[in-house]
Amino acid sequence: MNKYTGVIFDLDGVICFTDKYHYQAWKSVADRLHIPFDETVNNRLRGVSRMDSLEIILERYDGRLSGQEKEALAEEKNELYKKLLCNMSPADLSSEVKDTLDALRASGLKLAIGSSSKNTKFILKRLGLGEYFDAISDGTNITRSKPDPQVFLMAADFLGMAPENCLVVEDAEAGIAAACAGGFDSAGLGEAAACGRATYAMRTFADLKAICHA
Ligand code: B16
Ligand code: MG
Repeated sequence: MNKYTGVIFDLDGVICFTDKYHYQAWKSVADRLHIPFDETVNNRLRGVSRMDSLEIILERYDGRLSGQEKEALAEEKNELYKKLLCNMSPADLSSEVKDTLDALRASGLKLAIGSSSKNTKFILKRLGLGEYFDAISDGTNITRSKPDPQVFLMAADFLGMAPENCLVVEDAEAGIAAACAGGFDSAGLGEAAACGRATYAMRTFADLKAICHA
């Protein structure tokens, strides 16, 4: 029997891995402005919105920038990032993730995406999952980013389900905090498994089958 009626997946770090592309694109912008930027700073950007990511990078910038200049830098990064995303293909979707999604769906669960990214639909298409999910809530329909629960509450709403009937799957601590704030159970991978706040700490994506079919 299923423990939930719906599962809401974060995208970057759960379904696919775009860290290296975010890194390359932000690095190019940071280098041009002579801002020190490394993997440690990049790790702080996980699950954080584009403009909030820029503010974190600018913590090490000496000069001052207007709102318009910041918008232009975020746009510059996104153009580079989108070019890099064109390297992605269905081969970037692991068979473990695809097989697990298929098994969850076959058991009657509805599946949704809850991502901060405004590039969600583009990434899903690159992975061959353009039409796969029952609902998509992403950076284009929210005004507040994680740890605010808005993106997950809207995903549950799009599925027509209450938060207590949905499981959120996340790789970022901010995402687990968002799930808790929204009244969702959560399953954490990586940093999100280690943070101690997730309902379930996952070792690997396929653990979801046991978590959902209690
Ligand atoms: P974009 P998620 C997040 O996606 C990424 O983890 C984060 O690094 C990125 O800054 C954010 O999306 C916004 O992405 O610039 O494409 O709108 O983990 O919530 O799926
Ligand atoms: Mg993520």
